[in-house]
Amino acid sequence: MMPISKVPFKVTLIGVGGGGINSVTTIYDSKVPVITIAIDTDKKQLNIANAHHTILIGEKLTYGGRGTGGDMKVGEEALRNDIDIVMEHVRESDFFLLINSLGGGTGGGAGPALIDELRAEFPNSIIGSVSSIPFRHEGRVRWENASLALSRMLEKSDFVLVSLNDMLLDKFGNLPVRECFNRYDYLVAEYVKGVIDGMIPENSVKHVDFSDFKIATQKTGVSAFGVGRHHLLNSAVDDALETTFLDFDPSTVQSMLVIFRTREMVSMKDAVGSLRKLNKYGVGRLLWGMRVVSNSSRNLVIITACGTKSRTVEEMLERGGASV
Ligand SMILES: Nc1nc2c(ncn2[C@@H]2O[C@H](COP(=O)(O)OP(=O)(O)OP(=O)(O)O)[C@@H](O)[C@H]2O)c(=O)[nH]1
Ligand SMILES: [Mg+2]
Repeated sequence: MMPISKVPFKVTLIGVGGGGINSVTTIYDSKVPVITIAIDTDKKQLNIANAHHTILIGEKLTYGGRGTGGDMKVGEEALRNDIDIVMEHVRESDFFLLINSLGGGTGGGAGPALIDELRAEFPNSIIGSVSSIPFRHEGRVRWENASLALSRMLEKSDFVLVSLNDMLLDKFGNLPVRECFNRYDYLVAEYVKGVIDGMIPENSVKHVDFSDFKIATQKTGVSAFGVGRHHLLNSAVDDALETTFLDFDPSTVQSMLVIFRTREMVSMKDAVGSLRKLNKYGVGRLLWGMRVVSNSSRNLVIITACGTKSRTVEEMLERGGASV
């Protein structure tokens, strides 16, 4: 894999709270060429996380690093109080990607506060997030807190890739609990790696310019990602469309980024055939990149659908979220 220094743009990935730092650990362990940072109020969780930098926040507010107990106000205060420590580890980047789970106090409270701080410090960077929404059966308070946190995440980020945990059930529901989350984390790692690979000109038969990526993702709001795999390209495209974690309406997508990693050279006709399928409902902008990796067993198709509508998200935002 390409070392971080060879990537022609700078990406920093930041996990906030329990769910977020689990994903970051998987990404770090998969050697994706990005700087990784794990931030939590929970010392025990941080001790088992892997990242280039791990940062405990709010130690004084949480009795020495014991988490927020689900209180988003504590999460936000923890981040604001310790922002100098956090910023010591955050270098200017072209692209910041935050990963958090909403519903708890740290991901939901410190996450949006960090977006706010990053936006103030780096006004020209692309700032996005991968944010998961709790299961509906985790109670009303958690759901409403997640709704409030989501509306805050959307305020200052360019895009939020929303993942509904309830949709994890459809895909991986029969697996043991940790394994189910691990599969999700692994897909997030593949997604991040694929998007970065797709923007590196070396080894690509066609790459996406970072500046195009910037225009396509800027201020798009609610978004979804999908990762599809199959030994037939056409079926990998179907799999990517099916393996998203958001109930979004494909006819509302503003821009779509598609990265193909194919097993062999693909004819232009087949490539455009895949694009036709993805563009079935007509998207505003469609960017695509392609790499050929001949020793891979399956084709990989990675999609990012930016600026779209989802029934669940609309419902969450309508309520505006209450809080505890
Ligand atoms: N996708 C995913 N979701 C998770 C994971 N762990 C927990 N969750 C979900 O995320 C929600 C928030 O949990 P955490 O991320 O542990 O909460 P936190 O951000 O650490 O906040 P506090 O512990 O309350 O300070 C839970 O209700 C779960 O639905 C994970 O590893 N992956
Ligand atoms: Mg926690």
